[in-house]
Amino acid sequence: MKLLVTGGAGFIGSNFVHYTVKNRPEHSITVVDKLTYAGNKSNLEPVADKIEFVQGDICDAELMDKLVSETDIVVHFAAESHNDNSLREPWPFVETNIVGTYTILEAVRKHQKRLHHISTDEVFGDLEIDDPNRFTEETPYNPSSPYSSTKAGSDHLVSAWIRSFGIQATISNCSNNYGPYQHIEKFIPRQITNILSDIKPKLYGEGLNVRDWIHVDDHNEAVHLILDKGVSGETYIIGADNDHTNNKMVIEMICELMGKPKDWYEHVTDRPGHDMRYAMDSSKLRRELGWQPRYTDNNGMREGLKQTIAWYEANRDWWQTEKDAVEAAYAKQGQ
Ligand code: NAD
Ligand code: TDX
Repeated sequence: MKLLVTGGAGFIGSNFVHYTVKNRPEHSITVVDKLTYAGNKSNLEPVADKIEFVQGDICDAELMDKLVSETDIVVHFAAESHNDNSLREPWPFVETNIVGTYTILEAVRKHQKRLHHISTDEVFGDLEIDDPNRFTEETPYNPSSPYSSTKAGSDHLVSAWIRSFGIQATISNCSNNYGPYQHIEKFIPRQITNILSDIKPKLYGEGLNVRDWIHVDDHNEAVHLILDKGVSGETYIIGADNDHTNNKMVIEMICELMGKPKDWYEHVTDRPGHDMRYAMDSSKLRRELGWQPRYTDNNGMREGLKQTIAWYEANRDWWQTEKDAVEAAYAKQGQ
C-alpha cells in the first residue's frame, strides 16, 4: 500500500514512519510536513533513503490534491498539538486542525481514497478526579481548550464526510503519548531535559491531574491494526489503562529514575482551564482488532520512561539549542 503520512516529521508521525519502515516494509511512504517549530526533518534521517519527503502545508489544496491522488491511504497526524500554545495563540490551531483537515477530506472525496484520522482523548473534555467512568466511542464531545475544540471540529468534519459523501475513513482517539522525538515543550520531555540541564522539574498546580500515558509505539501499533482491519466509518479509542498515574507521580518517577530526590521539583502556575482527568476504555480495539499494548501499568511505564530518558541523554544536540527559548516562553507565564 502507498501511505501518505501528514505531519510525519513530528513526534508521533516520525515514530510511525520508523515503525512502519521496520515492521511493515510492504508499505511505501510519502511524508508531507510543513516543518513548523514542532517538525524536524532530521527525525526522519535514519529512514531518509526509504521514504519520499515533501515539505508542504496540508491547507494547500493544490498540493494535497496531487499527493492524495498518488496514494492509497492518508494517515493524518499533522496538527498544532500543544494546549499551552493554543491558549497563547489559537489561530494556527483553527487553520491547521480544521481548515487542513477539510482540505484533506475534499481531496480524499474527489479521488476516492481512504483516510485514517488521528485524534485525541481531549475531545471528550475531562472527568472528575474520583469519577470511575472512562471515555468510550459513545462519550459525547465536550472539549475545553482551543486545541481540543479544533481537534473535536476536525473529528466532526471526518464523520460528516463519511455520512454525507460516503468517504472511506476511520478515526482514532488516543491518550497522552510519550517516547523519543517528542518536543521538549511537552510534560515528560520538558522534565527530563530540565533535569539534564540542572533545572528543577515544573509541576502545574498541585499536580493531581491524571493522564492515561501510552508509549508511542503502542499507539502506532494500534494505528497499523486499524489500517489492516479497521472498519470504515468506525472510531477506535486507544489508551493503555494507565489512568491511575497523576502528574506528581510521573515527576517523582522521573526524578527517581534520573538519580534525584523524589521531591526535587517545584510547583508553578496552573494551566487555565486545566483538564483534571482523562481515562480511556480501549476494549473495542482490544476485542475487535486484537490490540495489546506492551507498556502497561506502572512497571511498563517505568520501562518506557527509562528508554525515553536514555534517548534524551543520548540526543542532546536534538533539543539543547531550543531549551532556553522554550523555558523563556514558559517563564513569562510563571510556568
Ligand atoms: P507534533 O506537534 O509533535 O507534530 C505535528 C507535526 O505536524 C509537525 O511535524 C508539524 O510540522 C506538522 N504540521 C503542523 N501544521 C502543519 C500543516 N499545516 N501542514 C503540514 N504539516 C503540519 O504532534 P504529535 O504530538 O506528534 O501529534 C500528532 C497527532 O496526534 C496530532 O493530530 C495530535 O492531535 C494527535 N495526538 C497527540 C497525542 C500526544 O500525546 N502527543 C495524543 C493523542 C493524539
Ligand atoms: O511543565 C509542565 N508541567 C505540567 O505539570 C507541562 C508542560 C505540563 N504539565 C501538565 C499539564 C497536563 O496535565 O502535565 C500534563 C501533560 O501536559 P502536556 O504534555 O502539555 O499534555 P496534554 O495537555 O495533556 O496534551 C497531550 O495529550 C493529548 C498532547 O499534547 C496533545 O497533543 C494530546 O492530544
